[in-house]
Amino acid sequence: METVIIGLPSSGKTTIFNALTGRAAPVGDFSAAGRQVHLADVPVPDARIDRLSDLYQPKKTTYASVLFRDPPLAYQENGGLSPAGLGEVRKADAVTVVIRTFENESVPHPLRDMNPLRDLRTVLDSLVFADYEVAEKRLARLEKEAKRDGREYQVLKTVVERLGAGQLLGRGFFSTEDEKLFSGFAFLTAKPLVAVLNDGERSVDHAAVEAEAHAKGIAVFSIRGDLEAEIAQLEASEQAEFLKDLGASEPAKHRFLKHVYAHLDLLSFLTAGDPEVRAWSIRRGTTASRGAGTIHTDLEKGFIRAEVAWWEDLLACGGWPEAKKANKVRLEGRDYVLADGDVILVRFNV
Ligand SMILES: Nc1nc2c(ncn2[C@@H]2O[C@H](COP(=O)(O)OP(=O)(O)O)[C@@H](O)[C@H]2O)c(=O)[nH]1
Ligand SMILES: [Mg+2]
Repeated sequence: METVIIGLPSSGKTTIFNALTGRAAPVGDFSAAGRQVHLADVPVPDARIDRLSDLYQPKKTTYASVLFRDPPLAYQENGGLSPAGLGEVRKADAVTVVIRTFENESVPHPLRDMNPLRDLRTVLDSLVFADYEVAEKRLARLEKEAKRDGREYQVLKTVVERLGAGQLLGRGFFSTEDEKLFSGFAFLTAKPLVAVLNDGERSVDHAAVEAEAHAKGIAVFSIRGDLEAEIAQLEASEQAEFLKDLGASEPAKHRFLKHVYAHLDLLSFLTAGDPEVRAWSIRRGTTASRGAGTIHTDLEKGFIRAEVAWWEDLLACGGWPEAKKANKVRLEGRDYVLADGDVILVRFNV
């Protein structure tokens, strides 16, 4: 899973990157060094993996992870993201939009005053516009080639209509069938979005921006960006005290990951053996054969069936052969929908 961090200049994108990853990338830096892409892979804490690792004592333990990407973004005269910035968004599985809700006299706002709702709309509009251009161009082409009867043309018309009205496509816009047909377009506004409200010392009213985000199906996460970035730099043992002052029980990165998993319909299935105990992130609704494909494409191509055990059963039985003996291992076919906490063993041939 990869998420790109976008937002207006000086909204605190790099600050949020630091808060969510524990890195110390330079903030407020517009020199050459500040124009580098910041990248960090953050493991998703998972007690099931810890417990299974205790059992198997594997050579390797691998948590699911979320890759955070904080690219330098340039804006065009019309306020939209530059093509390079849009390219960064296109690559990502999910988009994190940082909205400035902090006041800081020494950091000028690119649109002069603080206005979270306007900022959210500005960023979303540039995504909508980019999608509109792509869809419109393709539609014109199909018309020129007199290809108006196909499914692609029909759906594209609704796409153009929706975007033309300033709406995001939103998650779930495409049916599973259409998703395949349109995957090549990589529409930006069909990706899951999370708005991060970057709060300062004085709290500002979130009502308007939250209402808009919720109406558009966007998850909202509020955070004291600068403080949490500092806390994330401390030793784990020192963090607790500061987090308590903020009314938080966990570091920002763990809170954020939980939030993202819940709102983006992500879950993890597991694999367990002596070489490796590992969690694999998938979308809710992913079938056994597609899930196998996230492990290796050969496993999807040559998929025969999956042996599936519930992680707690496997743990209680003390191993795979024991779980089988206790009838805790089921055989499932390619269309079985994987559940959070399933441990699977894929049978395949190539
Ligand atoms: N007071 C305050 N300043 C912040 C906060 N977050 C970011 N800043 C400041 O805003 C400036 C720009 O932050 P940066 O993360 O580099 O923004 P970016 O351009 O969006 O990556 C820096 O000087 C930060 O210290 C915050 O929550 N409170
Ligand atoms: Mg930055």
